Amino acid sequence: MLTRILILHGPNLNLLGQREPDVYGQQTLADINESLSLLAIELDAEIDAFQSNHEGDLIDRIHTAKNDGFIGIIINPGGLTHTSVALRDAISSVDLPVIEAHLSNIHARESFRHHSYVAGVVVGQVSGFGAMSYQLALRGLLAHLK
Ligand code: CA2
Repeated sequence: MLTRILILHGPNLNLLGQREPDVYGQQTLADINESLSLLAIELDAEIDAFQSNHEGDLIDRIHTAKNDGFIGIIINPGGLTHTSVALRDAISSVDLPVIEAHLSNIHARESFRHHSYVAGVVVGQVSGFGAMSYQLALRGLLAHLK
């Protein structure tokens, strides 16, 4: 069976590489998706990446992920990490393993970023390794699925 992983990027992550490179790095979202796709091939998997600035669109993707043929999800919920009970409920409703990834170390930033609503319903969290957080999340998710 094909190992298909859904990558979800939340609000404002479409701006990567254009603003705040000191916090979020120089790579664009397209760069991140491209290198993640290459790593996935190396690891005998396949990714499909989706970014939205709209909470409901992300929730819809989570709801349909299993029927869409995905066997796991990596999500960077962006600012919704710290606000969204609805996103947390969607993640806990889906019968798939989910990993939370962040470019920056949310625990070393402003106190309002220290709490993640989704942390309690994911397999694990990777935070603070820049674009590499997604790569570590993919390795962790594939190891978890084995
Ligand atoms: O570190 C992360 O990956 C975050 O999820 C990024 C979110 C932030 O609200 C979280 O606390 C941590 C922000 C994404 C916004 O991305 C931008 C990228 C370039 C320029 C401006 C915003």
